[in-house]
Amino acid sequence: MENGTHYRTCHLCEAMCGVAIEVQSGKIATIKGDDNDPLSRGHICPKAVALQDLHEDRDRLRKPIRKTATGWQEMSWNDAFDLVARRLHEVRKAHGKNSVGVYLGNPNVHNHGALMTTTTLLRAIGTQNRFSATSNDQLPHMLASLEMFGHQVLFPVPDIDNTDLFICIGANPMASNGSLMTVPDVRGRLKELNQRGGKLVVIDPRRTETARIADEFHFIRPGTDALLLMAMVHTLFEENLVNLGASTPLVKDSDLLQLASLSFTPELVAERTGISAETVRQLTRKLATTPKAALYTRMGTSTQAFGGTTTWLAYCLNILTGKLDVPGGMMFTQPAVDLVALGAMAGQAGHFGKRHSRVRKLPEFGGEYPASTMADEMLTPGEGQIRAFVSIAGNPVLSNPDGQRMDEALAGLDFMVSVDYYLNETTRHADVILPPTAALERSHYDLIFNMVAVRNVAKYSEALFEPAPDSRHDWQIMLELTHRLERQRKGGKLPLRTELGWKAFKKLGPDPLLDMMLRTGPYGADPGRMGAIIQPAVDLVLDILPDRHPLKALARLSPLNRHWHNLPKGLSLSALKQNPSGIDLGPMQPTLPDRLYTRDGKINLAPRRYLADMERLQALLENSSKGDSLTLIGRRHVRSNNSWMHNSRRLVKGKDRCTLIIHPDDARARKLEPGMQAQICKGEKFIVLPVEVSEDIMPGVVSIPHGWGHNRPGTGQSVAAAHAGASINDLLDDTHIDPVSGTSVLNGQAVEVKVWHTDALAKQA
Ligand SMILES: Nc1nc2c(c(=O)[nH]1)N[C@H]1C(S)=C(S)[C@@H](COP(=O)(O)OP(=O)(O)OC[C@H]3O[C@@H](n4cnc5c(=O)[nH]c(N)nc54)[C@H](O)[C@@H]3O)O[C@H]1N2
Ligand SMILES: Nc1nc2c(c(=O)[nH]1)N[C@H]1C(S)=C(S)[C@@H](COP(=O)(O)OP(=O)(O)OC[C@H]3O[C@@H](n4cnc5c(=O)[nH]c(N)nc54)[C@H](O)[C@@H]3O)O[C@H]1N2
Ligand code: SF4
Ligand SMILES: [Mo]
Repeated sequence: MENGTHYRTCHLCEAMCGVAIEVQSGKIATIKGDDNDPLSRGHICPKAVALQDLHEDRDRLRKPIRKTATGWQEMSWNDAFDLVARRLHEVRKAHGKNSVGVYLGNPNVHNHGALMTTTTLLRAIGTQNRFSATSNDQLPHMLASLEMFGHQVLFPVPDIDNTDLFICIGANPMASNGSLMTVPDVRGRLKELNQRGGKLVVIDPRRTETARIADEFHFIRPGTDALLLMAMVHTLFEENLVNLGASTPLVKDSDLLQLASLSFTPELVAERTGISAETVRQLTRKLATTPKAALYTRMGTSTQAFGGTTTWLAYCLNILTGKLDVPGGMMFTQPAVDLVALGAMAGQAGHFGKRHSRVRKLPEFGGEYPASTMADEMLTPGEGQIRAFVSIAGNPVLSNPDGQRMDEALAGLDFMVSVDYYLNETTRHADVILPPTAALERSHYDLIFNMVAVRNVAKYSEALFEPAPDSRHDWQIMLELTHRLERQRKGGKLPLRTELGWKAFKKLGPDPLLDMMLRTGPYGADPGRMGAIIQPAVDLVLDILPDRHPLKALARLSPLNRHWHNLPKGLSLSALKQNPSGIDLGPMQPTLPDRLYTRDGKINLAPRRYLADMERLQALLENSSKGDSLTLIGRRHVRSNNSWMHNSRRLVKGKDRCTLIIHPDDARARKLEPGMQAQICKGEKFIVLPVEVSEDIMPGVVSIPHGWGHNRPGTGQSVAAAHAGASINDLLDDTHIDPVSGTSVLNGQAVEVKVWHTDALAKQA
C-alpha cells in the first residue's frame, strides 16, 4: 500500500464503521472514523485501533504449524493441505462421514471470502455433525423469522433513525454496538431520538450503559421476559389496543395468540418478573399509541431458557401494534446483495428439526446441531462419534457452555485442524493450524451485516496491504482443502470440466462473484453479463458449487425480482471501487407483501411450536428461585470482542474487566467486599474472580463477561495470558438449552457465590 489514506469498513463487530487508515512508510500511522461513510458518519469505537494491533501482533500465526512430540513446527502450505486432507479422508473412510465434525465461529460472517467458500468445504466433508456460534447466539431470531415470515434470515430491524419510541430488551448496544441491528454511532443516533422528542426504554437485569442514557429503565428478573411480553400481549387484547395497521391483510391466527395470552395478566406476572402491573400496562399503551415505535430484543432474551418464545412474542408485539414494515418501526432491509432472495431461490430459506443429533436427539437448525451438544458427540462412543474436527474462526473452549468439557472432548480427538490466526484455548488441541492472511491483507464486503443495517448502504474495501509472502486467504484455504478432499473422495481424479472449475475458482477468488451478485442484485448495473472474459470463468465456478449454494441462483436471475423495480440502479464492483467511503442506498422502505416467503403469503402469529411452550411458561410463574443461589448473566464491554481481542495491549490495559458484579445486599450476606476474590460455584465447577459491588445490578443477580480465561497452558497469546481472567463458560452447564429452539442458556443459570479462601483448595484436598 502506498502512503496515504485508505478507506475501509471495520469488520470487528456488526456495526460496519467506516475507517480512514493513514499509512506512512508502509505502516499504519493513524486510524480514524471516515466522515464520508454514509452509515457510520465518522463514528468509530475504541476497538478500531485493534485493526492495527491485530495486523502487527507478533503472536499472530503466519505459517501453518503442526504439533509434534517436541512442540509446534512450521510446515509448508502444500504439506499442510496434504496432511489435513489425508487425515480427514482416513477418519471418514474408517468411521463414516459423520465422524468428522465442523464448527464455524463468529468471524466467518465478517468475511465474504470465507462465506462464499465454506459451503463447498462443508459439502466435501459431507458430515451431518455441523455446529456454529448461531446456537449460542441469534438462533431464536432465525427461528421466529422462519416460522413467521418464511425465511430464516429475513430479520426485522429497528428503524432507529426514524422512530419515536425505542424499547430495548436484553441488549446493550452502547457496549455491543448493536446486533441484528447494524447501528454505528448508536450513541449519536439515540441522542437524535431524544432531540426529536422520542423516548428510549430499557429492560434489563443490569442498569447497563444503554440503560443509563434511557428515559425509562426497569430491572427484570433474568429469564422471565416471556412473561412480561405475554402480559403485554394480554393487555393489548384486553384494552382493545390491537391495530395491525398495514399488516392487517397479511396476518393470520391472532385469535390463537389472544387465547394463549388470556391467563397471563400483568398482575399475575408482576412478582415473577419484578415489573409492576401498572408499568406493564403503561408500557403497552405507549407502544400501541406511538405511531413510530420499535420493540427490540437481543442476546439477553435470546440465549436464555425461553429464548425461542420470547423472541417470537417480541415479533408479535410489533405486529399487533402495527409497527412491522412501517417507517420508524421494525423494517426489512433491501441490501445490494440480497442473500434473502438468493437463499430462497436456492431452496435455502431454512429448516428446523429435519433430523436430530445422535446423543441428545436435539433438532438441527439450518443443517446445524446445537453447539451445546458438540462435546457429547465427541465423548460418547458409538457409530457417528466425532473423531476428527475442523474448527474455522472459532474458540468454543471459551465460547461454548461447559468449556472444561469442551477441552476434554477436543483433547480426545484422533485429528483436529483449525483455521485460525492464534494458538488459543481451542486451537491448542489441533494437530495442524492453518493461519489465514490478516484482515487488512484481504478485500472486504459485508454480505451479512448489510442485511440488518439500519440504512441500506453498499461498500467495498480493497486490501490495504499486499498479502505477506507465502500466505493464504481464508477462501484459498477452504478451496485448497475442498479440492483435495473432493479428489480423494473420487479416488484421486476429477472430470476435466470440474478441474477447470477449481482452477477458475482459485484464480478468480470471491470478488468477481461478488461483482456478479451486485450486478444481478436489486440495485444492479446490468442484470446479467459481466464481460466476455470473466463470464465463462464464473460459469465454470457456478458449475462446481453445491446445488443449494446461494450463488447458484445467480445463474437463473435474469428478470429482476418483482419488488426491485423502484430502486436506483448502477451498482457493480467497479462502481463501489470508485466510491471507497461507500454508497448510500437510502433508508429502509416498506417491502411487504413482496418480501414474505411463507407458503400461504401470510404472517403466522401463532406457530404451533410456540403454543406448545405455554405450559412451561405457566410453570415459570410458579417456580421462583430458591435457597442461596444467585442468577448468573453475561455482559459485554466496548473494549472487548468475544474471546479473541485480548491480545491487544491497548484494549486490555487499565482496570480489570473480568469481574463478578454483585448487588450490595447479596455481597453483604456473603461477607464480600469490593476487590475481594469471590468463588463462583456451580455443582463441582468453580471459578474465582475479583468482586465489584454495584447497585446497578438487580438483587439476586450476578454478572460475568464471557471470552476470558486465558490461563490454560499451551496457548500462544502473551498479552491475553497476562490478563487472563476466568471463563464464565467454565461454570455454565451445556445441558441447559431452550427446548423450543435448541439455543444454549447463557443467561440465567443458577450459581453460588462465596468468599474465596486461598486455603480452601488445601482443605478440600
Ligand atoms: N457465556 C457466554 N458465552 C457466549 C456469549 C455470551 O454472551 N455469553 N456470546 C456468544 C456469541 S454471541 C458468540 S458470536 C460466540 C463467539 O464464539 P466463537 O465464534 O466460537 O469465538 P470467538 O471468540 O469469536 O473466536 C473467534 C476465533 O476466530 C479467530 N479469527 C478471527 N478472525 C478470523 C479470520 O478472519 N479468519 C479466521 N480463520 N479466524 C479468525 C480468532 O483468532 C478466534 O480464535 O460466543 C458465544 N458465547
Ligand atoms: N464490545 C463488544 N461488542 C460486541 C461483542 C463483544 O463481545 N464486545 N460481541 C458481538 C456479538 S458476537 C454479539 S452477538 C453482539 C451482542 O449484542 P447485545 O445483544 O447487545 O449483547 P449484550 O451486550 O451481551 O447485551 C445483552 C444484555 O442482556 C441482558 N440480559 C441478560 N439476561 C437477561 C434476561 O434474562 N432478560 C433481559 N431482558 N436481559 C438480560 C444483559 O444484562 C445485557 O445487558 O455484540 C457484538 N458486539
Ligand atoms: S463499533 Fe468499533 S469494532 Fe464495531 S465496527 Fe465500529 S469501530 Fe469496528
Ligand atoms: Mo454473536
